[in-house]
Amino acid sequence: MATKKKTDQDLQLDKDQLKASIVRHLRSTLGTSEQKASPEAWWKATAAAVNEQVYERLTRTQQTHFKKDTRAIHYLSAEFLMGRLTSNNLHNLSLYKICEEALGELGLELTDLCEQEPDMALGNGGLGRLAACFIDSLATLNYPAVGYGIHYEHGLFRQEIQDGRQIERPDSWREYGNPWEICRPESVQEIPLYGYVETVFGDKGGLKKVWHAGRKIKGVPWDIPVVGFGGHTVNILRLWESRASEFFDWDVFNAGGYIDSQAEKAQAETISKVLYPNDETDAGKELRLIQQYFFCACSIKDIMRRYKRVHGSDFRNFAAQIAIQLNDTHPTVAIPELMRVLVDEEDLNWDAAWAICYQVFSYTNHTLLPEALEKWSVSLFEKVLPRHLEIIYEINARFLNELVEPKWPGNDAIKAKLSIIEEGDVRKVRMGNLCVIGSCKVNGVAEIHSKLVKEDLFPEYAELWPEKMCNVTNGVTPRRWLLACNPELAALYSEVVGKEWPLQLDKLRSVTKFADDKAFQQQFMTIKRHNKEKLVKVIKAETGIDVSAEAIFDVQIKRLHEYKRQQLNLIHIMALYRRLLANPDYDMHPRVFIFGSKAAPGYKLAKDIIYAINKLAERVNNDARIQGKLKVVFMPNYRVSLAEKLIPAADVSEQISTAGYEASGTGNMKMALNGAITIGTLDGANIEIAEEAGAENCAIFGLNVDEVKSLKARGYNPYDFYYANSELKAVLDWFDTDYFTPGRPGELASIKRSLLEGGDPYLTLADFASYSEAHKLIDTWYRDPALWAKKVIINSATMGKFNSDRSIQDYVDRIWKLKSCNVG
Ligand code: Z2T
Repeated sequence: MATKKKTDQDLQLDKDQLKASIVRHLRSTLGTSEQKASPEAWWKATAAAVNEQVYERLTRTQQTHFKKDTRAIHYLSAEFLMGRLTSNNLHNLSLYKICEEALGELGLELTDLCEQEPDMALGNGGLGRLAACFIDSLATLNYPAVGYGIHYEHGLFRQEIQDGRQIERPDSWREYGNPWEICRPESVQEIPLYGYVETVFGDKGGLKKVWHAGRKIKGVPWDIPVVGFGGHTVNILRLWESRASEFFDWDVFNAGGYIDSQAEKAQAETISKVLYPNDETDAGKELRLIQQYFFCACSIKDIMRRYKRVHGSDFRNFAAQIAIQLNDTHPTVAIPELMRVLVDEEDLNWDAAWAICYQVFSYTNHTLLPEALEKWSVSLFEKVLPRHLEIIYEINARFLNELVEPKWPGNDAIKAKLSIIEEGDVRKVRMGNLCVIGSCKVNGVAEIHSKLVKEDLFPEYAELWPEKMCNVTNGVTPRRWLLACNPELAALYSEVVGKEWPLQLDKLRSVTKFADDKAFQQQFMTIKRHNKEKLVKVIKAETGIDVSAEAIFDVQIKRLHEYKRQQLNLIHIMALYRRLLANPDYDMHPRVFIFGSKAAPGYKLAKDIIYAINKLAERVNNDARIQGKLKVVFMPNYRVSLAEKLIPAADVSEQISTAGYEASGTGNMKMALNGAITIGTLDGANIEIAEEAGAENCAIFGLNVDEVKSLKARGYNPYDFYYANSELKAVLDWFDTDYFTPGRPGELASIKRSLLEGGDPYLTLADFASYSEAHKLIDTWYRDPALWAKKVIINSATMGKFNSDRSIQDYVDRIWKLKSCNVG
């Protein structure tokens, strides 16, 4: 029977159809009625109605990709920080407005319903959010792509503040069900762990390795549809959940012993139970290695299954069809896993298998911090993944003999440095080295960062393979980070440059010609004012603090880390407070300093800094002497959905990392795009932001990368700055008193200690004076409204480069070599 294929037009709903669908789902999917439905039920009914649209397009996308046998990118990431999906999916399906109207007729507010959705916080920070922006852009640009990750039961902890201190509470994002995920029992995988390796004679002669697993774990896939803007392509994000498997080899694992089957089940389920909350440190924990192997092995099996469905066991097309991106070193074990599958299970010889592997994988580095570079002890590897350790040894031996020895004959120092194995008391597997050796491309995430990856982190590898190292500057999706979070500015832009800007953010550049236009300035600043007024209410509701939208909103939102230097912001606020106390007429425009930040639970000093910010806030906010000129707000539980409220209201964007330490940053892009001025160092993508916006429209301060290096080489002594700057000295000495912690002197002393005795590794004191000057400049600019408006308009209008669609196109051109695929 020939049925005419449905087009996008045929699929598009009108308001009445959507309204009817929502009500139908309220009754038949949620089992309730209009009279007694809770806001949560209305939200889920709305999601169910939207899903009818999503699924139709998902099926069509999958059929098209199968029929055309397209090459696809497989984005492996331990983190996807998706946030909420309702408004995003509505926007991308062009349903937002009609949904607003449909719900309006039912007496409901769409924005209120969206607040019902828990954030999907399956990531720590920038790295995980980048993965989320990238899968949005991949679908939007119609590239065949699958995201692979872990279906954590608990995402990043929920942060509560009690008496100024961070308390971690479990996050249970799917406790009451999540309407966006689909379980796929038909694609369950089983993966081995532990056990031993046996050498046997193969059928075709020669020796073969057989891994006898000690246990097997079931991987259950949950699919989240990823709707591209315009609604043509719907890709999937496939997240693996661990379960106990029926299989259990009693002889191997525990000969003669008794194992409680419930404990067995609990152990298996532990694997995907919780996201590790360390953003840039590696703890080397067994469970973490197992998490990584678990999702990589499930993903490789899934990729294999789909390849073999079309090509059988002929692997000649494998590298042409499959590209795999490793989001940092977390999924590195996918490299030896693919080798194991090809050699041990598919009987390819080593060279053929390696030729495939080498073409398939690419690796993105996200940090130069040594404490983030993952290393696993050889003994742990041997216990958990004995066969992979053998494969890693083989990769390493061939690399050292065939490439390093000919290039640097007899140079044992270079061999020791480039080896995948670190020798010493405890021998270790270096995942970064394995990644570089096993990938055809290695990229950093901003120009300066990629240069440092090449010159400082992996210089010898860059000499061996000059073509391997490249840059792809990060980007953010303008659909979430402008269209959805800042509807008024989005509408203004649509009016002025046309409706295409969400797909071509460069179009905003034409707005720079209105940067001096009085009427346009007024429209722009009125929108900023509205966004600030909305935030004033959120701040009041969340913290009880009263702030005025008249003030400059100065925002630092990011994970707490010494290199990001929240402590620099903190001591500068203390200096301002001191100036105000010394001189109540001290000339400054009122300022609200807003922080949002989670600290890794084990990072003591980071937690002390949160405490200090909160104690400073208490003191400053309740001090009548300063006449409300200074306010400090710490917003608890910073997360994607809170970022969506803070970013459109920011006047000043704090991007103040020590030069050379922030790989890129992405919050910097989001705030500039929404009309904030960056106060920042020449670090990460700040450099490229200043290039686009013009240095005169940013407040750049501090040592640059070369100056940081040479100061460190000369021998940096923070006491030089402490004794030379009386204000700085007075502020640091304040930490020893009980001024901010009445009756409990010394509670904040750890911060002073880290900046003096601790050697101030991130050069906070060295940059203090220059930072303080940059803030004075900001203050002068703000007091000239036309000047300020001009600068923020130019900032917003020149951020086109930082569209994640551009990043994805760079990945496609430089690394993945994909073709876009028209769906329907
Ligand atoms: C992370 O968010 C980042 C780097 C990491 O290194 C780990 C995490 Cl969780 C292992 C960040 C960078 O700090 C930031 O500069 C960058 O913009 C972001 O990744 C995305 O590339």
